[in-house]
Amino acid sequence: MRLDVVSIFPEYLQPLRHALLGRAIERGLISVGVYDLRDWATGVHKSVDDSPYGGGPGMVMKPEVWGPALDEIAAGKRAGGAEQLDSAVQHIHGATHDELSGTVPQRYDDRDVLAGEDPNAPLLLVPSPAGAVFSQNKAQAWSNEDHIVFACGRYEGIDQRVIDDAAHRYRVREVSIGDYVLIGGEVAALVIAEAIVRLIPGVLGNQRSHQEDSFSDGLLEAPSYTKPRVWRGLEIPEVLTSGHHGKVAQWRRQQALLRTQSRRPDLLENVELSTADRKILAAIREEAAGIGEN
Ligand code: 6GU
Repeated sequence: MRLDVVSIFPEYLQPLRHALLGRAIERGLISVGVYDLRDWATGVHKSVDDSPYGGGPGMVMKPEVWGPALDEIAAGKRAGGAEQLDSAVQHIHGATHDELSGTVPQRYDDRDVLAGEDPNAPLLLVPSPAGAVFSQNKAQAWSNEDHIVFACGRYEGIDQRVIDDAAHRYRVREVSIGDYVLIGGEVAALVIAEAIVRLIPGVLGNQRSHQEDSFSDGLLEAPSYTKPRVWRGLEIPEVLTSGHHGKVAQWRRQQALLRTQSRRPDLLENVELSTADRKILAAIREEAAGIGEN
């Protein structure tokens, strides 16, 4: 996968070189280009923004700067100032449990191609609090792309015509990472890139570690424990040392349901629940109601 990121703060994208993403770069699973938008700015001031039509606070990023930048990057042309992040910063840990377990990578087949779109066009992701909310499902679909470009806007955003016009060369998605406001799209691009890249086969050695993720089955994950068995007087749940895989699985499912019910009850509406799951949930709700009465 090729990842290109355009920003007026290219140094913000340095975390792409570290840890998981850095390792994926070293292994040739992804290649990353970071571009300074100002390289496409013209005039003595090299300005990239201007005041909004219709008035209001803040500045809007200029179409004459973004247009040519996105055209060149869609065509695979390397702009002069692009910094290629293909030498990853060495990370501290050696081989991880993921690398050592050596399970078979698995592809997620559904791609994000809408009716009328060219499936071979690169995917343009425009981080924006006004976008559709990012999700694990989108991360899975986008992990099958060959070329993703992030257009990171600052200030009050990018002139909307840039996004409309880019649809001639890209499949365009405006995307938000949640209901809060950031200063710019850079950190959101890092979040989205990491969620996508870890799903590319070979990036995580252990396919179970993302098949069993929170959200992959629609529930939050059960808590995890490691040695020692007692720490600061706190004991781990006894079932985990029973060696009884069936009971462990049952306990984890129960914990997942418990957590989801208390932290994210909205998720339960879209989950396939077994009869056993429904019994567990009914017991949880009964107990909660009981406590409420006292
Ligand atoms: Cl993607 N961008 C910005 N600027 N703010 C956000 C966001 C994105 N997602 C949530 N807030």
